[in-house]
Amino acid sequence: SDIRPLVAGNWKMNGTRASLDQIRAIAHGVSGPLSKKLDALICPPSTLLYVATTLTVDTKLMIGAQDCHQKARTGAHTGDISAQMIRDCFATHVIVGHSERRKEHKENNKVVSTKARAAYDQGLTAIVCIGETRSEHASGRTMEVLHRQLFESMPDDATGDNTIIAYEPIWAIGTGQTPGADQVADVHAAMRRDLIERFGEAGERFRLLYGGSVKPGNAKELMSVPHVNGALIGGASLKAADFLSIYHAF
Ligand code: G2H
Repeated sequence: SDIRPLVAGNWKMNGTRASLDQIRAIAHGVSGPLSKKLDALICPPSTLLYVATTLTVDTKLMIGAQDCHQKARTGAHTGDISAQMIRDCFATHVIVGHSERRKEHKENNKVVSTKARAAYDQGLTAIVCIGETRSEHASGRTMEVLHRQLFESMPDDATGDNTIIAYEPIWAIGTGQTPGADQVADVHAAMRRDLIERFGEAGERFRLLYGGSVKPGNAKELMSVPHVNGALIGGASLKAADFLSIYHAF
């Protein structure tokens, strides 16, 4: 496909100033010749956002946030950060609707869609996450669950420029278990069909990432699946060597 793949790291609630060495090493590692064919992004915790973008100026590594508030700018929302604040840190992307946010912070599809709109308002690219639970998977409801999540979590003005979709089966997150390449192929093909049905030809342009226990050892197989346009990597993105080994699997 002619979509430029993206290798993205989600650091979750990991990372202190000591971890900035990893950001430096990743930035160095992704600034070689492959960077013409492949994009790289790290989403550190918000405490490190500004220093991370400062460290990566003039490198090919992009920096993103892990969540934003539904309101794009300011307000009485203790503990939250807005898309405007993220942009002010020079970050370019924000993850919305990660399953950990959906579960621990009770975020539903509507909230996720509003967060994506807040991201667009500030010129950020939203990485919208969807994924089925273990019991939904076991009872054969994966496709219907994803169909609904995809539809309801994406604003009508989503485009391939302002939105990236990440498919993360919840049962594969941090567990070391991954779906087979054939299952990932089925899901990604179905997501592509859904996007084309809703957005027409523009639906071809959305990047579809796979996430959930992507490791150096399984990256090559997962990333060669049709309609998989990159990876969202948790645990294995914390160490530069692992992240770069996945990056080089493309
Ligand atoms: C899924 C993924 C990153 P991990 O949450 O978003 O994490 O690769 O650790 O399963």
